[in-house]
Amino acid sequence: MNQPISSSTSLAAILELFALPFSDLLFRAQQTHRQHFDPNAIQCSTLLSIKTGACPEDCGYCAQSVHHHAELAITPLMPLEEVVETARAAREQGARRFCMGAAWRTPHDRDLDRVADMVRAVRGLGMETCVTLGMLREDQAETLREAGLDYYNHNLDTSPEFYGQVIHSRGYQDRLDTLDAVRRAGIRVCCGGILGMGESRRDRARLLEMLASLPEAPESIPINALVPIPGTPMADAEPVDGIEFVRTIAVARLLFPASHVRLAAGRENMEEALQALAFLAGANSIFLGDRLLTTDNASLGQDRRLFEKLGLHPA
Ligand code: SAM
Ligand code: DTB
Ligand code: SF4
Repeated sequence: MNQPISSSTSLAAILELFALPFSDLLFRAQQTHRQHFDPNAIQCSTLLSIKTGACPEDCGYCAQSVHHHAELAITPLMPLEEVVETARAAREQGARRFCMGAAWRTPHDRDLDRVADMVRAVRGLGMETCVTLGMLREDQAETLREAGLDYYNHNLDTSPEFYGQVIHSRGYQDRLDTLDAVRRAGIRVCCGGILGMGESRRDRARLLEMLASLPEAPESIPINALVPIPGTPMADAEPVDGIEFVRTIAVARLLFPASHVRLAAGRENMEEALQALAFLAGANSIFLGDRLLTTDNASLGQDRRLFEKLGLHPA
């Protein structure tokens, strides 16, 4: 099992990786990690919800769907100045990338121009930019690229087989089409998924297989642990087992040796030791800052202490 893993890795081979003894899997992932990255450097992005709630989609995990009953302050698209101020504060706190999320099925052109202005302004602060705005056509992606957008986040979320139990309002192929449009416009891709929605290991492996079968590997791969939100259909989902979560990170590291693998949402509910294992397994990116989109993140103070304990530094 020491041959390199290519992007055409089959489901069977991915499942074999998942089934390795934990220490062997982590050792291999750590070896791969060290061949491509400084193992103690963690890429830090900060999230901001620039338009919150009232989303017509029905993603079962999400607080922002109009179909669910989460407690949420619905807000229209934020003014440019407020976005820039928040980005500046994030930069002071150590974030290199600023990610702006909007609860849209797809952006209206008028709104897209406003987001393009935000991208220009945040880039003007010397930060990398990422946005996640729902489905995108290629001409819309080009508008964002011309504004200087570095990354577009659009997740496959789960396997094609489990997807229908999570989302009904937009198909798997719609997501692949958006990823294609973003790629063709020359924007880097941030694409991953969520664990802990009731999916099986096979679904987790299939998600990674789908990511590996994209024409180019995503540069950034967020692995979220479901943040269970009261009022959503997944409020009471059984949390994913911690060791299984770390295994998924390790397999992602092996399949995508040169990508940033993000230990994304869900850190607030994770022990430090579990996060440390995830870093050992090859996670080298986090969301930094007290808030994700609509929920709390691990606090800045907690993260400072964790970085110090583990000898990590932001990159
Ligand atoms: N509306 C846009 C879209 O879905 O394309 C962008 C925002 S959406 C909130 C971005 C991603 O956040 C989702 O695809 C999902 O993977 C993740 N996410 C949303 N709610 C989550 C939750 N409760 N727990 C973990 N991840 C979540
Ligand atoms: C991603 O994969 N995770 C982020 C980001 N991309 C946009 C979102 C996490 C959201 C967590 C739940 C919330 O705060 O609403
Ligand atoms: Fe809307 Fe995005 Fe939430 Fe789905 S994940 S309901 S598209 S905001």
